[in-house]
Amino acid sequence: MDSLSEGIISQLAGARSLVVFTGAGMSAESGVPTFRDAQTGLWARYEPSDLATPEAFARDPALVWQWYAWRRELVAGVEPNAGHQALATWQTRVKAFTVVTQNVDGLHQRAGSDRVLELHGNLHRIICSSEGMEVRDPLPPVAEGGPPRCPQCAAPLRPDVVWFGEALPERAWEGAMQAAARAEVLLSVGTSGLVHPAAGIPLLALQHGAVVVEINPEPTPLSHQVTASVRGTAAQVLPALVERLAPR
Ligand code: BJW
Repeated sequence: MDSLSEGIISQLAGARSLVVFTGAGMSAESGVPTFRDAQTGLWARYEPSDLATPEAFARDPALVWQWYAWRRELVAGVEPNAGHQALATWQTRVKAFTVVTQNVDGLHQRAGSDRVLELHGNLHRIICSSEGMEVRDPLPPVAEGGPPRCPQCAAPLRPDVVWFGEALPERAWEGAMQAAARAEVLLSVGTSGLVHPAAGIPLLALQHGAVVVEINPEPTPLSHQVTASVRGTAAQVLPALVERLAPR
């Protein structure tokens, strides 16, 4: 926070349109593992190509279904952290406040954020792998650990998340690009900025003249391009920032 100049603080305080672009680091202090952190990230323990591609699901649907069932349970057992809560407070003070998230955990919504665009889907939503329609609880019974079957067409059900090689949901993506292009300020929080096309969102905001501030304990490929970088965690920096912008 000390690394933000008074000029940037006043731009944040006066912004009428603000986008917060979030990644896995946003939820790390809630106890949800990131993907690429060297010791604790999911990809340190699991191969993305075995679990997060349509080919992996076709090859071994039971493995993929069980991995996501484990993650759904993990997320159901955690709470939004002080960073999520700070964003939900901040939204009440800004005319156009949009959270664009790569996260699939639903923690922004649980903290009370109203306008959340999910670029990589949501872990809790289950869809038919053939027709894409949502299937709500109670899901059909599961045979031998494999995914339940669609009640309409019997295709395996899957989580409504975006795997490598799949297109992003069109409405969320269009909405994110529009919000980024119109934003006076964009905050990029807790993302490595390595996964495309989502990683282009902060750059789009920069191209349109926004002030872009990164919040991350580690440098990323975005760090040298942004207006300012704050080295700290989401649950520490965001509440302090919101308090500084409008003390209670
Ligand atoms: C903290 C913290 C704390 C820690 N506080 N911070 C251009 C160039 C190269 C490749 C491509 C390209 N365009 C497309 C590609 C291919 C591919 C891609 O990007 N590959 C790269 C990895 C090389 N992209 C795709 O395949 C995408 N689809 C696509 O392009 O489709 C084309 C198409 C068009 C039309 C028709 C059909 C196809 C889809 C990408 C889907 C990504 N899916 C995943 C899994 C989602 C489901 C699930 O959860 O299982 O999304 S992968 C994973 O990475 C997940 C994340 O959302 C995403 C981004 O990760 P994120 O959030 O940045 O996490 P980490 O772990 O990387 O970083 C955490 C950060 O937090 C770190 O910086 C820490 O320092 C920090 N941190 N503690 C704050 N407390």
